[in-house]
Amino acid sequence: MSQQPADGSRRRVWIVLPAFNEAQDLPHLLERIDEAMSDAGLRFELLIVDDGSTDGTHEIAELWANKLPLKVKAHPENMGLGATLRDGLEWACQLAQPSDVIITLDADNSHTPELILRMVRLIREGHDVVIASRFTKGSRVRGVPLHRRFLSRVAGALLKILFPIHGVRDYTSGYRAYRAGVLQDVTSENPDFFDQEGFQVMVDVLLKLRRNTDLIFGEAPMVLRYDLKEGASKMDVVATSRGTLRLMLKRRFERG
Ligand SMILES: Nc1nc2c(ncn2[C@@H]2O[C@H](COP(=O)(O)OP(=O)(O)O)[C@@H](O)[C@H]2O)c(=O)[nH]1
Ligand SMILES: [Mg+2]
Repeated sequence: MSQQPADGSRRRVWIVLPAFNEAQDLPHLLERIDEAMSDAGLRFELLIVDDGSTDGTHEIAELWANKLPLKVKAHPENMGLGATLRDGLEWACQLAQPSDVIITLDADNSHTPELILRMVRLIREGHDVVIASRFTKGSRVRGVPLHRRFLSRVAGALLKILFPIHGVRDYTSGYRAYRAGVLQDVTSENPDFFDQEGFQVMVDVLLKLRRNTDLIFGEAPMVLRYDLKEGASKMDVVATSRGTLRLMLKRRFERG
C-alpha cells in the first residue's frame, strides 16, 4: 500500500479540460478519468474551463463537481481554444506545487485517460514535458478523417525540420503532461507566455519551451479514439492550418 503523508502533501495531478459545447462527450470522459485515476492510485483535481458553451456543458460540469474533485471556470462568451487553454493552465499553475504534474486533454472523449499514468511516470522519471503522441511506436488512431491525418502529418514533418525538438514528433497533440514547476517558471518570467488565439497555441507552447535547452521532452504512444467522440469537431481546419503556418514563419524569423 502506498504511504500518504499525514499532511496530505502527496503530489497531485492537475487535469485541465478546455471545453466548448462538449455536453455529449464530457460525462463519458469524466467517468473514465475517475476510473483511470482511482485504478492508478493518483491524487487528482480536474479544472474545467467552459468556453461559452450553449449546450449545457457548464451545468454538466457543475453537477459533476459534487462527485469528483473538480472546479469549473466559465467564459461568458466563446473566446477560442487559445484563451481557454491559457486560463486553464494559468489556473493550474496557481494551484499546483512545482513537483505536481499538469495534464491537458480534449474534453471530447477521444483521449484515453488511462495514458495519464504512463505520462505521470515519465515526468517523475525525469521528463519535463510528455506528449501523448500519434506518431511514435505503438501509437494508433481510430476514426480520424483522412484529411485531418494528412494535415497533422504534414504539420509534424514541417515543424520537425524547422524546429527540431529531441524526443518530439507530435507537435499538435492537445494531450500533454508538464512538470508544473516548468510552466510556473516560464509564466512567471513571461506573463504573456500563452498568447496565441487558436488551436496553434499547442504548437506555440512547444516552440517557446524548446528555447530552454535544459528541458527534457518525451512522448507516450497514444491510442486516439476519435470514433468515440459523439459531438462534432470544433477545429476550423483552414483557420488552424493558416494560423500554424503564420506562427512557423514568425518564430522562424524572430531572434532569440
Ligand atoms: N474549437 C474550439 N474548441 C474549443 C474552444 N474552446 C475550447 N475548445 C476545446 O478544445 C478541444 C479540442 O477541440 P476538438 O473539437 O476536440 O478538436 P479535434 O479533436 O481536433 O477535432 C476540445 O476539448 C474543445 O472542447 C473553441 O472556442 N473552439
Ligand atoms: Mg479532440
